[in-house]
Amino acid sequence: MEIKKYQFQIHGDDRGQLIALEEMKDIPFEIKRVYYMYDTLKGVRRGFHAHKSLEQILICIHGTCKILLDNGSEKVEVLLDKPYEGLYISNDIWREMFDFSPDAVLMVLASEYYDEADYIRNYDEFLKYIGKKR
Ligand code: T46
Repeated sequence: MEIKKYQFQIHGDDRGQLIALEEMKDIPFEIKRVYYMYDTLKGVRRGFHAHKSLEQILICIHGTCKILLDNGSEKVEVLLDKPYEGLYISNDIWREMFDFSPDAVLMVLASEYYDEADYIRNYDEFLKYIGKKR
């Protein structure tokens, strides 16, 4: 599976670091929604779904966490530990987020507004949807 990570430009100076993200430039889609998770409890694993059409970029802007990506044939774990790095997740990919450090802030830039109908929350349905059998 191809893992697409974006390295964002850091506008650093003697005051510290700054990152600016613009849609269709740094981010390969129009950003319709931003959400973030923090204070994730130890041992929590979340996600467990795929999206029919949503594209997203995940950035762990503080702390660290891991992402499992599963295309139905292959599973890959990706570590997010840099505030200047974004992980692209296309539609049709099962994702799980885990191993959050206590200080982790995982920010997500999304190509669409929130729509529960876009979620596939059952793994067997996911495999069926993408034309794979378990
Ligand atoms: C994804 C991964 C990476 C909203 O009301 N609006 C929103 O935009 C979002 C994302 C969630 N919610 C509500 C729906 C649930 O009642 O917040 C609650 C938690 O959402 P969920 O259980 O879907 O969270 P995760 O961490 O399992 O998944 C989230 C995104 O939902 C999902 O699109 O790809 O992060």
